[in-house]
Amino acid sequence: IILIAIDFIKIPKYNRMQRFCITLLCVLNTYFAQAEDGYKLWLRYEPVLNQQLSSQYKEITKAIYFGDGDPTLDVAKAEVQNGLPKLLSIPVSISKDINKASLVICTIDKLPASIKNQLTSNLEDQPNGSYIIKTIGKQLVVVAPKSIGVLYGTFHLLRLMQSDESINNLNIIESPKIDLRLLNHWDNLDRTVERGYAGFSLWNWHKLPEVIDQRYIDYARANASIGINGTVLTNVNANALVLTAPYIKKTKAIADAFRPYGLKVYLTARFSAPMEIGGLDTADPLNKDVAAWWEEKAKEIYKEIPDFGGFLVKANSEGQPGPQNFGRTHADGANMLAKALKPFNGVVIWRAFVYSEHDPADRAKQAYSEFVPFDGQFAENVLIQVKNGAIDFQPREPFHPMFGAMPQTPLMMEFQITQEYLGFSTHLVFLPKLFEETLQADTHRKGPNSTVAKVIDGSLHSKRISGIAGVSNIGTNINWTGHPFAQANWYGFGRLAWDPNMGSKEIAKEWLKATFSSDPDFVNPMSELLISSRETVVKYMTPLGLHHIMDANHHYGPGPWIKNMPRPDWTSVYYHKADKEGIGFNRSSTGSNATAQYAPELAKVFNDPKATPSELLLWFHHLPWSYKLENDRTLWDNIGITYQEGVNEVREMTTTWEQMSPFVDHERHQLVKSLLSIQLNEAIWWKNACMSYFKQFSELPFPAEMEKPDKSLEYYMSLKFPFAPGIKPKWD
Ligand code: BDP
Repeated sequence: IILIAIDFIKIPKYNRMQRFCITLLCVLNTYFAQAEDGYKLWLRYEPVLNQQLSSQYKEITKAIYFGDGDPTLDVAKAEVQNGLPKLLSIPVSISKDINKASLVICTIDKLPASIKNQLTSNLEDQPNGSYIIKTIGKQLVVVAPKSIGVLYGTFHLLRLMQSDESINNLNIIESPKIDLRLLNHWDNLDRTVERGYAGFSLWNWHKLPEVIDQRYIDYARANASIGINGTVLTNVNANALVLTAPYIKKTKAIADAFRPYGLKVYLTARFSAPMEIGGLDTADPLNKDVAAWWEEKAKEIYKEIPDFGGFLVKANSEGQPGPQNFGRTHADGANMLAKALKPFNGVVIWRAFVYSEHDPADRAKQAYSEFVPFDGQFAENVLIQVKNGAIDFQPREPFHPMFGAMPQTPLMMEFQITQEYLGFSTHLVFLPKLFEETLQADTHRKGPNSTVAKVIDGSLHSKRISGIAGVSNIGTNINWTGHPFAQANWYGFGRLAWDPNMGSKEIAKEWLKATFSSDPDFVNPMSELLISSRETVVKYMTPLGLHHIMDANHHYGPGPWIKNMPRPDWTSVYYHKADKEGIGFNRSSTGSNATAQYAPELAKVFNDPKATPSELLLWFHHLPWSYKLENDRTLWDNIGITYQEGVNEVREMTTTWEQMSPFVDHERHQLVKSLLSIQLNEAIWWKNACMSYFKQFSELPFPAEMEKPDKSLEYYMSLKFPFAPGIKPKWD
């Protein structure tokens, strides 16, 4: 309005038309300057509005001493030089004299004795990446034994300033609780991404090694800001070509770009590579030529990439070749590769996601049966990577029974950040809540409080190495993850990888503040919304322990009717087992006895439907439709009521988001609003399709609380989505 008024004020130099154009430009500029495409992630460094804090930050950063001499320290310095002027609207002032600086950012060896003596720890015995942020007299120091710790500490300090936290009197000592904190990209060499919903792969293999896309740098920087220290560039359904010389050169170029950010590269190794690219007629792990081929390959890789992380392997799973093709065991295969990588300190990450079409046993039991007998037989640089649950990244699963059951083997956690089974990048679902539930689950393997987090961080059984992986949701979309809120899942995974005991609420708040606004009127309702969003999706997709009832192959939308597939355990009917009698998978001692794979304390709970938590009821039990739950309503009614609650909760999310418009730029607000409207329609679709389908068996009326489906079951069953994103390559 002011600008339009200006238009009417006469400025002698310009005529009316010119004044109008200037005004229009100003208006457009103001509008677009505020628009945000999400590219900056949580590293936006918006001006600090709180005057008191702004003055405090200015005082503490008025003269900064930066240690230099290595590329990682240069990155830390660049981050401060990028962030501070934006936060405080003043240029960075550098001090060359460490004693006169108000803020010191360097490795510990650079500190004068006067400061060094006042540190309570020198972190020497702490893991790589540890750091201290401490107020010493009039100075604030961000220090670490290694430069990567300095970088992590610098990001921590900037995070405090982005979140309106005081930086007076700090005494922070941080060290990562898990050694390997990795993203797993399911990226193919043609740049498609299996189960990717955010565009194509970031890795432009065609233009590598020459072209280093700015995206690689921004990706590495974002990962460093949350402590992620490794990335597997390629799909677990691997292509052996990536191990050929041209691709090793390309991988080296990426590794060089990532190195200053403390991000190591790993590749997936196709077990049959010696045959496919090596000219051998076998890939038998006990064959001398095969072992020698891998040893040579390792040498070739490490010559180019001295800090190469190692291999991730999917073997004898869903059609991928493995040692069992040659009559050998998983241990034979993993140990052969481990021997090749050992001289270079590389690791083998061997996936436990195996289940066989020839094994009639409950799929949930197969990985445990296959791997637990090999405990103690894996080489010391082998980690076994286990999905959080025994089936497959479902909206809710009990924790995988392998956790805690292999005391002599480092077990790595595999979470799925990309939302294959949780609404792709269309649904707002805050996954750290799901991750937290798994990590805090008690395995009871060494008495009470033997949490999965303790298995993963190695503390429960004193493991020599520990790791955690998240299947990436990142692609070429301008906002990286498709849904602006899916960035929170990348962020949250990183924070939990650093400290698996962090609370998801705290993570939600941190992310919201840095990504949108630190105004409590935004952060409080939105952190509630994020925290409840996970349960909401469970309610409208797979309530009460139902699982894997998505449509086949692409896994988009409901498909409880799926029954004719190449393997029974790829159908939905295998999992829900709905019939006239009832619904659910009996995994108790009277059924598949999968419960016996848990510690006896838990098996007892899971064997008894009355003791089983209602959210896992149909995971472990097949129960009559008339079975009464605690609320004295039947199972059938409860299923319908829960589906409806899920729908209602998405409606509430939509209303809350509407109210957030004063705090959010127009562009992101609109995008999230549109996505929420899809989410609401799809929640209703899930409820209608599943309840219509199950009604054929229950033959009961829908509960009164439930809005009735507006279409027939035939209609829902007729829907086909041949071009749903993220589908696996043809060989499936
Ligand atoms: C399943 C995915 C499939 C993956 C597989 C795996 O549908 O695309 O290849 O997991 O983890 O959930 O290997």
